[in-house]
Amino acid sequence: MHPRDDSPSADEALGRAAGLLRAAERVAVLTGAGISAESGLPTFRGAGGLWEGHRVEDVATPMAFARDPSLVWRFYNMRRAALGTVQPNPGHHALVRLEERLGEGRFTLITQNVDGLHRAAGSRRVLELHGNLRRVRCTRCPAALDRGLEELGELPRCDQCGELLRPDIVWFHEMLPQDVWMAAGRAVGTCQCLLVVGTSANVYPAAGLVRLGRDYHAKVIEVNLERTPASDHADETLLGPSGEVLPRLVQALASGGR
Ligand code: BV8
Repeated sequence: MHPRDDSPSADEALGRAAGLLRAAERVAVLTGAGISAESGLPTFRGAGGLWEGHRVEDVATPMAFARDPSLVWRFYNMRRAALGTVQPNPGHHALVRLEERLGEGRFTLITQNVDGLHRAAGSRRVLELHGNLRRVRCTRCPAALDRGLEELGELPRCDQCGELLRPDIVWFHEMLPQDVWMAAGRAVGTCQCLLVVGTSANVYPAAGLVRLGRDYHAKVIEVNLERTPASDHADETLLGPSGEVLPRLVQALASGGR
């Protein structure tokens, strides 16, 4: 486990970050796999992460699905099954409290994660850039539906037209859902504070939201175990596990009034 940074300078940075949140009329949050790590879900690039288990080219691309749909469904069914064993962690719950404190219209949570843990924790304004493991869609007709965590089998077929179903996930080389992407851009372009949590800031266009926030003069706070390319754009970088840092950050915001 990564130790929390309890140095006086870390506490000062946390206090400054709480001040940036307090001064913001609107807040946007961008999360990545790191916020779900303390729930027990492996990250993509961490030691033992998902990508290490499977080569990207083998599972998360439309070419892979065309080449070997059974393998891709085995990979996603494994991840769907894992969702049945995990719960939101204190980091997810801290973001729910932050949304409740700011109120409707002043908070947008943008996630790269497909695990659904933000909504499970109670977050309401959630933009899922890369889809959701619980949803599937047909490869031929418009059918798309939430199948929860039910067993789907190795090559699930559409009840409407009989064609192969696919996970409702944005794969590499695929466009993000236009409406979701536009809403994310609007939220980041109009916020005064952007909180970036648990992402290696490697994957585009999602990672580009950090620079966009900067360009629109938002203050940027990063929460991560280590520095990332997003750190170059951050006003404050809080190093430590998000499940510990986020509750302290929201507590500092609350104890500072307003
Ligand atoms: C597009 C769904 C354009 C899948 C995902 C070469 C070839 C192909 C494409 C590209 C290429 N070069 C660039 C591209 C574009 C590509 C891309 O960005 N590739 C990267 C790898 C370079 N992007 C795309 O393909 C996108 N589409 O560009 O389309 C286009 C244009 C025209 C026409 C058609 C298309 C689509 C990208 C979406 C891919 N799908 N997810 C699935 O989940 O199975 S992305 C995948 O990576 C996940 O969603 C994940 O969220 C995301 C990013 O990873 P992170 O979330 O950041 O996770 P990671 O493990 O990397 O980092 C975890 C971080 O947490 C670390 O920093 C760690 O320190 C920290 N951490 C760990 N524990 C904690 C913690 N922090 C705090 N507390 C802790 N406890």
